[in-house]
Amino acid sequence: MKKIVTAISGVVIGFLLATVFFADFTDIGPKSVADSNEKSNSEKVYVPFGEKDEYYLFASGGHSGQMFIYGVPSMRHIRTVPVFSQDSATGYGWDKETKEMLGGYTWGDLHHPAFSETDGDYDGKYMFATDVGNSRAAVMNLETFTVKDIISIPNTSGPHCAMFVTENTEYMFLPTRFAVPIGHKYEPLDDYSEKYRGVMSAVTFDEKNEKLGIAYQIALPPWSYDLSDAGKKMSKDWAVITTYNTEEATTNLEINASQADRDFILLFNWKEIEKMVENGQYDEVEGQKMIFPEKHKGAMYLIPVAKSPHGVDVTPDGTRFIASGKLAPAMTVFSFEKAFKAIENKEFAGERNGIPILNYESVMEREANPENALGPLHTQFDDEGMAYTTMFISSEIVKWDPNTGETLDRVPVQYSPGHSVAAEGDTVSPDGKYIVALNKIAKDSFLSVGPSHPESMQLIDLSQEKMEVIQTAPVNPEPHYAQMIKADKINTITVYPKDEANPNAVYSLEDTRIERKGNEVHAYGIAMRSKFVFDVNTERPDVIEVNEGDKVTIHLTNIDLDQDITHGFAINGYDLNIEIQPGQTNTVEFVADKAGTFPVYCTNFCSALHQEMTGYLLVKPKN
Ligand SMILES: [Cu+2]
Repeated sequence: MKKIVTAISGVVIGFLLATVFFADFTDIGPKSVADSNEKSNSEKVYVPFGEKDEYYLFASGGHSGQMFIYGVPSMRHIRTVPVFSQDSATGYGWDKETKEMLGGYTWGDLHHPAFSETDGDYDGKYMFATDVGNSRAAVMNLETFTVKDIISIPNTSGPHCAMFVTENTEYMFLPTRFAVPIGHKYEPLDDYSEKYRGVMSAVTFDEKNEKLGIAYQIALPPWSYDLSDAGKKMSKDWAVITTYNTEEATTNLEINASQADRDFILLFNWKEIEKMVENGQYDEVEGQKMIFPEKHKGAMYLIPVAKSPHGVDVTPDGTRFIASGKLAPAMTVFSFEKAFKAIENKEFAGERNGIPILNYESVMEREANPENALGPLHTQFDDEGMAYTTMFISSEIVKWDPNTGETLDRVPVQYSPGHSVAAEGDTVSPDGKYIVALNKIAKDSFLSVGPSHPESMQLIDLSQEKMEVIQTAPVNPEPHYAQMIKADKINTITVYPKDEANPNAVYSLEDTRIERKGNEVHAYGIAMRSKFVFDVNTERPDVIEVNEGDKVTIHLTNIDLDQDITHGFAINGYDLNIEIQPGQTNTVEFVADKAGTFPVYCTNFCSALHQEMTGYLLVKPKN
């Protein structure tokens, strides 16, 4: 009997195995595999343990203020890097350096990320980002994935479309989404056209000191400036920006800013503007070198475009730029060569605020009008120069040929894509393997988390005849734009190098100490597996005792110079938590305004005895 059962189970198991390994599941799901050697969609996105994704995807975290790092093709969320908002997981915004960098703001609205470039290619060194919420710009070092500098952009409210980076990271131009009076002064909205301006800033990056700066600003007309792109190759000295509300409406923009049939693309030559600034062609306003186009003429032109445009994107070869009215059915291909010729021949059709207007017909090369496609927002390119435009209203990505306007392919996405990002998409040589749709709405695509549904990102395979969505990932609110870079271009460090010149760093236990000067207490301590040492020469080295009202500064160096041994330092009940990465020295400053006994502990799990990595802050009451 036993033998028979064994024999039968053997047959059953054999059958099951055959089913599992040899069945054709290709009719399940959207993928049809013509050749059994071809990978299925799940195989295409599966990255086994021990292997790594091929690309990094840096997605803007929108009003979370943070940057989301994903791996492609797995579409796994790897890390959230805090940029414009506090982040208690990493202590960002609580330690002295990042607290000062955040400038007192607790949130941000991170819109557009952009990699630093060398010769028009991502060089993998830095990532820049803008904050629409509180008008700031930031730079992240990609050796450590940490933010090194944040600056506030004066005279601007909501630098939406930037960052976009010139070919060798000379400038990042930050135009404004909201026009405001210069200096953010009070001015009645009745005086909007005279007193309000849409100021654009030329932001610079000093790589040696890792500092952002502002070279000059341009007081553009009081319009809203949307997306932008820098020229490439033959157009490398130029840049383009879309505008809307050229009606200069001050209320009910939904209707009033869509009156005119056309808005404008601003085309400008930043090399010429640089020369203007060198020649003193600017006014000093609010501490900035301010160019007023009606007074400091040259280097800026307006090109009419279908009303309320969003994206304007330069082709990888730098010969053309593509823009679309976001309510329109068509994309327009503009030619740099034609624009240069029109400028040379001074073929102008009037001006606005001192900026000459070029004729649409003399710069336009063709219009592409895919059947029933609606709401073109943003265009990316592949390695053959073919264009991929997101259609917000018809929820799809359309592939088309900028040379002919011919529609080549289209793929539905779920739903309402804003931007898309192609592999190495904004460089002079996109990879063409993948494009990711950044969908504004995911409606019921995932397990429900209540009335507010997550957004989604969808990975589209470009390597076969037909485009196909091969992976979908939920994403926190709200990706606006993203950048995708080859993983091997980024070289991270594992341990911060020793910095003997840093007076706050302590690398040996004998140097730990607590110093008191009046009511100021400075602790120079060490975090190591699995203890804190604030002063090695005391009975309880892991205890700091201060008086109520003391100003306390604790410097901590993590001397575990090993991969991935990060410590945290939290003071229970004091609303303080910082992170100290391997080899790093970090500082927390506070006033001991609460008397009592407060345990301190390591917040970042570091060893089997992590739980023991504690101590006390004792605050002696005043009386
Ligand atoms: Cu620890």
